[in-house]
Amino acid sequence: MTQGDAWQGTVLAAQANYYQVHLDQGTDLLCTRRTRLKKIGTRVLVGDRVVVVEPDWQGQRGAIAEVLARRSELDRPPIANADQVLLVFALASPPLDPIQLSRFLVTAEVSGLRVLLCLNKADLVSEVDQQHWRSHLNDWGYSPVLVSVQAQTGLRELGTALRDNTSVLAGPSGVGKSSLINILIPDRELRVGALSEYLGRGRHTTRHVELFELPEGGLLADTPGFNQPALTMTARKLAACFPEIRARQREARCQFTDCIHQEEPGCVVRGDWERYPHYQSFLEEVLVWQAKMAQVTDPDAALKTKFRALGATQDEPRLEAKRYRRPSRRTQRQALEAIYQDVGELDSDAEE
Ligand SMILES: Nc1nc2c(ncn2[C@@H]2O[C@H](COP(=O)(O)OP(=O)(O)OP(=O)(O)O)[C@@H](O)[C@H]2O)c(=O)[nH]1
Ligand SMILES: [Mg+2]
Ligand SMILES: [Zn+2]
Repeated sequence: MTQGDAWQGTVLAAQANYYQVHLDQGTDLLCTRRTRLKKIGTRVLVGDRVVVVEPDWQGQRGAIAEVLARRSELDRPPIANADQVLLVFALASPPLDPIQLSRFLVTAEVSGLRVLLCLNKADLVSEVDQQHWRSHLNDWGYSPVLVSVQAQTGLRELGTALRDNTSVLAGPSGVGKSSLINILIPDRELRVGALSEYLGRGRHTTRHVELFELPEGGLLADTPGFNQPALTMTARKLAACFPEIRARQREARCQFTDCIHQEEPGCVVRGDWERYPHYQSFLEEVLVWQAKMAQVTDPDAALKTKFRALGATQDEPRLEAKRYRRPSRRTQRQALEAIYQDVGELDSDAEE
């Protein structure tokens, strides 16, 4: 191979400025990042499509010279080019709590990614109960895939929905996320920590995001389960996170463009649809958060103290799409927008 030849690939794992890149032609290389990328401040994220140069096939090494344009970018977990959120809930054990499911759905929707809902432990409930949930969720605007990891049902349908996509796993504790990963990625145990071991740091280092290739195609990222994710978004965004509201707004418009669908006259959203009470209760939460944000007057101080301002805890991972890069100067309005968008950016930048 002559110098200047370049290969494209996908970053599957990242740790300590080393990147495991799976080249399209099949080889995995351990790569560093070209100094030029460092200088221009280009981060390399798991999921990034990259150009690798000067591969050393014997030593399985290479260098990342370029990061291709991203289709999407999640902040928590830090993943580029994800297509969908695989939200896992259990039909029973723990019991399926509609408001908790709603909350997770909203958190998944706000990422801007497609939401694929998977209901596990179908073996624990009757056919009637399964039908009950299917039809409710259809009313909510979702077509859930019902599976049982234990009875190994529904897994083919799930595999099809995951194929050719990069999916990010989310869901509360105990629903079977780890069980699902183990069955979807059979040789995962062998692959887990390959990069850490290569770097000689053992397996017990800080948890990092890793993408796994699915046997039927597609990539799956595993993220830790999280409970009661915080609804840190504007009222307008909250409304956009309900498929039912989106559908109503496609058909008609509220009289006021800034309608938040409470008591306003001429509202086309308010009504006796099933999840309207969920929307109302989330809205209250969001309005409290917005009021806190409105108290923030100095944009620079706001950026520095945004964690405290939001009352967010750092150990509560959240799915979050980052749509803005941080410019050096912003108007106050832009700064507030940015806070809505990229809470958590500060600490993820710190690793560089
Ligand atoms: N009956 C039944 N039990 C299941 C099924 N899938 C998983 N379980 C059980 O549910 C429990 C929790 O599964 P995990 O895979 O650890 O759940 P998790 O989502 O990874 O939980 P956290 O790691 O706490 O977030 C385990 O005891 C599993 O054996 C299923 O399809 N049916
Ligand atoms: Mg688990
Ligand atoms: Zn309205």
